[in-house]
Parts: sequence; C-alpha cells; structure tokens
Amino acid sequence: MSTTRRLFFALEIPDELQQQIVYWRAQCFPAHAGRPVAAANLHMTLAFLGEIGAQKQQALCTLAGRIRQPGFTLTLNDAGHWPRPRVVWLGPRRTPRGLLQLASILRSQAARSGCAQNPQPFHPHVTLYRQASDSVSLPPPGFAWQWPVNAFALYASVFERGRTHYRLLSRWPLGN
Ligand code: 2AM
Repeated sequence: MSTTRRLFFALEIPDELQQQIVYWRAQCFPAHAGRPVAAANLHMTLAFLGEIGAQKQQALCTLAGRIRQPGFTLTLNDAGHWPRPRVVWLGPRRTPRGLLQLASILRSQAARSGCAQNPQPFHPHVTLYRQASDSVSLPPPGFAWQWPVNAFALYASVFERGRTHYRLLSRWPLGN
C-alpha cells in the first residue's frame, strides 16, 4: 500500500520575524480573537498539493528544481478577516510580481500533475488565527514586516501529539 502525505509549497518566514509577528499579534489583537497559529507554523502558502504519494512528490520536486526566477522583497503590511474559513491573515498591500509568478508556476505545475487547485485567484496571506471569532477587530494600519525572499520550500503538514506542525522537506533558491 502506498502512503501519502499532505504537502504544500510555501515561503518560509525568518525565525526572528515569526517571533516579532507573534509578539505584535499578542499586543494588537483581542485575547479571544481565535486560535493563534504557533510562531514556527507561520508561513505563506504558494500552492497546496493535498494528499499525494511519493511518485507525484518526486515529479513535482523535479519541476520545482527547474524554476529559474529572481528573488523579491516581501512586505507584510495588511491584515484581514475571512469569515467563511474563519481566519485572520497578514499579507502584502502590493503583491510583488515575482511572488505572483512563482505561485502561478507552482500552481499550474500542481494542476497539470493532478493536484486540484483552488479556482479562486491566489491571495497571498499568512494565517495568524484559525477559528476566528466573528467580531474580531483588526489592528490599525502602520505595521510592516519586510524580508528578502531568496528561496521557496516544500512542506509536509504533520499531525502529531494533538498538534499540527509543518515539516520542511526541501528548499530551492531564487536567483538574482
Ligand atoms: P490557510 O493558512 O489559508 O488555511 C497547510 O495546511 C497550508 O495549506 C495552509 O497555509 C493552508 O492555508 C493551505 N491549505 C490547506 N488546504 C488548502 C486548500 N484546499 N487550498 C489551498 N490552500 C490550502
């Protein structure tokens, strides 16, 4: 029997920024805003692959390794609340072209390999809270976290001892 894993391509957020974001979150959101995502789990999904087997994973990794794209600077300076999936998110006010291109390539490679993609346009975001309360208030504008993105990664979503965590499996550089 072949085993599958729940995989996705994502951008890592540097550890120091993850810590700064959770510190800011604790200051700026009400205590009952929702279930906060752990600092180490903060990331930006580029393409969700779903439950896939080793063969498909290998094929998608080969394609990912052929991507030649420059890096870009990402600035997270916007926040929002999606009531339906019940998430509060952080994202860029202006999406860098490089981020759109990278997500678009990974999403089309995934779709061509049989990983159904969300038909909605890519909306770059970092989930801050899950099971967000309906009335959560968002912090005023004026915050911004910025870093140079010079790689993207493949993660497995792992449920262990009652918790989900994201295990980094592979990383590919973005060039100049
Ligand atoms: P979310 O943070 O908006 O929930 C691991 O689960 C990552 O994959 C999360 O970033 C999650 O996005 C994303 N994800 C989970 N299911 C998905 C789906 N069906 N379509 C797109 N992204 C999904």
